Amino acid sequence: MIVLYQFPRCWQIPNPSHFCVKLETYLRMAGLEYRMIPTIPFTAPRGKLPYIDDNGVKIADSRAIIRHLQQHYGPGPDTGLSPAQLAQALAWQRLLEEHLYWISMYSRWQGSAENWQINKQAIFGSLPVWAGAPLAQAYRWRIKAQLRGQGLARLSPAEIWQQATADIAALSTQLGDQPYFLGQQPCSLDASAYGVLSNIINCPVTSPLQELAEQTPNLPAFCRRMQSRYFPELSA
Ligand SMILES: N[C@@H](CCC(=O)N[C@@H](CS)C(=O)NCC(=O)O)C(=O)O
Repeated sequence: MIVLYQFPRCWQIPNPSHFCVKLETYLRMAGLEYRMIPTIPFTAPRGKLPYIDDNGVKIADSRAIIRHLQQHYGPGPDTGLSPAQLAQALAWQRLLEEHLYWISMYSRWQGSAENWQINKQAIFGSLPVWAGAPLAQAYRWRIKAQLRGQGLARLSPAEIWQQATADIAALSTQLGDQPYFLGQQPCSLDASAYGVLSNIINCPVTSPLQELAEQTPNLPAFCRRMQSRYFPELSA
C-alpha cells in the first residue's frame, strides 16, 4: 500500500501544507488506497513534505509523485483532458504553486506575531517543547530565507498584495460559475487549487490575502465543494 508522509492534520482542513493537501486530494480523486504517517520534513528525502513510500520506493515532490502514480496506476482524474486542457492545467498549477503559494507563505511565516504563533502551534505543537521550539525557529529562518531567495520578500507589502489581487482575480475568473477549474469534472488542477486555496481561505492565519480570497463569489464555495466531496469527515 502507498504510505503518505505529511504534516499532522489541523485547522479542519486536510493539512497545513498546500502540497500535502494537493497530494492527498489527488489520491482520493484517483481512488487509490493509502496509509498516512504524520511527520515533519526533517527526514524527508528532499527535505520537504509530502513524500510517499510505494512498495519500498520513496518518492518526493508532489509533481513527481503524481507522475509516478499516473504511470503505475493510470491517468486517474486527468483521463479525457485534451492536450490544450492539459497545457492550461499546467499553467494554472504554476501560478498556484510557484507564485500564490509564496504569497501565502509570506502571510504565514513573515506576517504578524499572532499568525506566527498559530502556525508554529499547528506544525510543531505535537513535538516536545525542547525539540519543537528550536526546530520552529530554525524553520522560520529557513522559510524567510526562501522567501528572499524567491524574491517575494524583497517587495513591499503593498506590492505583494497587489500581486495577490491579480492572482485571486484570475483564479476567480477562470473558475467562473463552473464547479471545477476546467469544467464539470474535477482533475489534478483542482487538487492543486484546493491545496493552495484551503490554506488561504480556511485556515486561522489572517491576512489581506485571505480577505481578498474570501471576498470572491466563488473561491470559498469551491473549497467547500472540494472538502465535502473529498474530505467529508472534516465537515462533520
Ligand atoms: N515542489 C514540492 C514543494 C513541497 C514543499 O514546499 N513542501 C513544504 C511544505 S508546504 C515543505 O516541506 N517545506 C519545508 C522546507 O522547505 O524546509 C512539491 O510539490 O511537493
